[in-house]
Amino acid sequence: MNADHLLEGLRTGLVSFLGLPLALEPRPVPGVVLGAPYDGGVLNRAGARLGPWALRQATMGLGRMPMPQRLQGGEEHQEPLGVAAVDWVDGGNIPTRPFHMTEALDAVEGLTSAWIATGARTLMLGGDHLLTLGALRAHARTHGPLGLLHLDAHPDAGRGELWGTDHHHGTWLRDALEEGLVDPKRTVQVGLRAPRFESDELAFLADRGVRMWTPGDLLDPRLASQLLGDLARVGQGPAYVSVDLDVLDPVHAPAVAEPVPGGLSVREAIAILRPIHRWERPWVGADVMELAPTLPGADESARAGAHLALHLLG
Ligand SMILES: [Mn+2]
Repeated sequence: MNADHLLEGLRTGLVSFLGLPLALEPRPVPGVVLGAPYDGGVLNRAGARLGPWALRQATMGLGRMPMPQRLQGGEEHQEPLGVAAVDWVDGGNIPTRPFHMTEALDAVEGLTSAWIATGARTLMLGGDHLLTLGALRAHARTHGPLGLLHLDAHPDAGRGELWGTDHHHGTWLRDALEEGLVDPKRTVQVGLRAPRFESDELAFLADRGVRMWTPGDLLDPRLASQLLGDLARVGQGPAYVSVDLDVLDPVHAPAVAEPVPGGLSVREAIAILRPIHRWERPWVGADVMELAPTLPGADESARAGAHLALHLLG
């Protein structure tokens, strides 16, 4: 951790993500954090366009070495201590404009691609979940079909036609599967529990071999090794991790576009994320989406999102 960055933050009054140095032009770095200030894909409660500011703010003064989940109980419980985002930069926000859905997708894909070309991994701060499609397009073009760990209350494999549109924040996974951006056999969804609009959404996913876990499934000790197997398989190749903050129970993260009761605690979500650090190669891209800081509970929701992002990184 570079103390200069902390002091620079104090001096400038500007808050970058985790105090990382700002770098608006792509350059060779291990990774970049990119804000995506767009929420034109949201069906109901808008506000995620302001998510990047709130997530950056929530990292002010945060250390970059996550605490291991356990310090007691023997060596098998002790994880290696990592430092998050070493030599990463904050690349600022992706230049999306508020009223252009396809342009926003193209902007995400374009700038993400430019950073990938320098060898960088990417962490996107949403913004609504539609934008994940742009990032997946960029990563799949370089890395081929991606494994996907998807934390969400919703399956996001809906059809836009119901709402008179091609895309919205609940369609991106259907698009990604149909475009061949993700490998369905290495795609795992965790936290699904929202009532659905379309009866065939789960069948669409199951038919392709996507593994789906509800919060109830996570509580079943008989399924624990199956879950670990699923999480490990995502990382048997280039992989992307997408976190919809609504995977958390609204008690922990109320300021999201589509809150759904009965969700994960922050601690449960962290437990799902920790195994990604045992993958043979680190994920190539990740995101934390759907924080809408215009809604009540913005502060604690942003803080929860920032901590999940930290556990993604280190
Ligand atoms: Mn969702």
